[in-house]
Amino acid sequence: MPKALITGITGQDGSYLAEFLLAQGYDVLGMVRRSSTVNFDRIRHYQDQVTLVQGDLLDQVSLINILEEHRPVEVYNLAAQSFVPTSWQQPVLTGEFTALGVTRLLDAIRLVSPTTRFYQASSSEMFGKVQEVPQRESTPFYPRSPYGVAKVYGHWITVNYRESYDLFACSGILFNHESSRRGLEFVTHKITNAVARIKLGLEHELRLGNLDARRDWGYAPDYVRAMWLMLQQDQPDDYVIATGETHSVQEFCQEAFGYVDLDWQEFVVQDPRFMRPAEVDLLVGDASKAAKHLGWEPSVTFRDLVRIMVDADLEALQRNQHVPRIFLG
Ligand code: NAP
Ligand code: G4F
Repeated sequence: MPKALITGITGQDGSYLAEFLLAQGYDVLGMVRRSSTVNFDRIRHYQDQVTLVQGDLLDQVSLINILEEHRPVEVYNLAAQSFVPTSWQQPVLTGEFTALGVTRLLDAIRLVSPTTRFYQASSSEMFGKVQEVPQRESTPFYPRSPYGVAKVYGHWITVNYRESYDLFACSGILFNHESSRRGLEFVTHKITNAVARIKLGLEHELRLGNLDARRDWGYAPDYVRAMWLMLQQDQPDDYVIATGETHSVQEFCQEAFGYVDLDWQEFVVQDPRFMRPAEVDLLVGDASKAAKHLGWEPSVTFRDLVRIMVDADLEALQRNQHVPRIFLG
């Protein structure tokens, strides 16, 4: 069985990637950091099929020890401080996790197992104030948040280790991808969760920031398949993964409220608390390189994505499943 290590296995993407790799016959290792309460909600249903190992991107010795002990053939670096607003409140910590953490892991691979293939979770946030529409692999970066700046560093250090040490290191420039496992502070899940609560009479308003921002939103399980495909190629490279469609936050609201026969304008309130110091106004990706070389295409439309998320939130609330309240976004 090939062995793969996932950092960030407890997150949205890590949880889907682990499921995908298990189905492909991998022995899956998941790196988790110690916390005072366990946060394995997303992986609980297959926790006994994966090996969880303790480590942290802040602690290089923990990374070296994991690689020495387990010798994975593939490493997927999905761990990061991934919420953009938090990166203005904790810019240095974001840099430590999201930027320098990549170097710690790459350097551990270089020292311990240089034939291990490496995937870096880069982001469309790197395009920021976009220099070209649509954005492709060659589009210059212009990040607009400490998170975006940290991801640019992570991207270039991955390219640099590939070119300096001949590591099989790939960077996937993924546009926003969502699911019912998305953190509740991100705008899509914040909206669908509120739609479900309002429909069930548990809440009566939804407070949001910038309704005009446009994103290229895809479905997370499609995107983890692309990560794996990148590491199966003959040569390491970088790929944009996106749907090629862009929609505003307002359109997302319209679609989600409309699906349950509600008018979004009666419930959505704009709140300056959720505006950002600098915004990424428009993201739309060109994934034609991934289509050509990886045979990758998205399988879920914008409309279906919204419906999948609203349905999941309605079902969770109707089952009286505890849905935690958020305070961040
Ligand atoms: P997520 O749900 O926020 O998950 C982040 C994961 O990173 C969690 O498992 C978290 O562990 C872990 N983590 C954070 N800091 C760590 C540290 N110091 N050491 C070890 N683990 C740490 O993020 P996601 O949406 O799955 O995204 C996965 C990756 O793709 C991230 O790097 C993100 O920046 C990037 N990305 C995401 C998107 C998207 O639209 N989702 C698009 C482009 C790029 P805890 O559970 O302990 O907090
Ligand atoms: O859902 P968001 O917080 O995602 P954002 O900032 O695009 O970042 C996500 O996607 C990136 C890929 O491009 C990842 F790298 C990153 O890790 C993360 O997964 O916000 C989307 C848009 C923004 O323009 C924001 O200003 O929604 C707007 N928005 C409007 N009201 C809001 C809100 N965002 C949040 N989180 N909460 C609001 O109330």
